[in-house]
Amino acid sequence: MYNTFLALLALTALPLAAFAMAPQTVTLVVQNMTCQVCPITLKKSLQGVAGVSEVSIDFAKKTARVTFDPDKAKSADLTAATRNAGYPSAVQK
Ligand SMILES: [Cu+2]
Repeated sequence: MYNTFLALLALTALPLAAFAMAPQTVTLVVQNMTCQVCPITLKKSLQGVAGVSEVSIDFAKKTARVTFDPDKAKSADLTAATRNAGYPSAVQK
């Protein structure tokens, strides 16, 4: 049992060590998403941030899941982009 745990730990920890520039994913809680067009506008604003590779919007939950290169973008760049598009957001804890 313990050995299995160690093997799993090695499997999950190695990729992180090997790729120092691993993409980071954050979930943003977004305000002002009131209609079906909002997620499209919001998605475009996030895709416009350098380093962002993946954006997925959950209209029902009012969240945006964003994957980005932490060397090129910071979560503050993401929230700034959504704010500029009219959707203030904050990183979900
Ligand atoms: Cu809208």
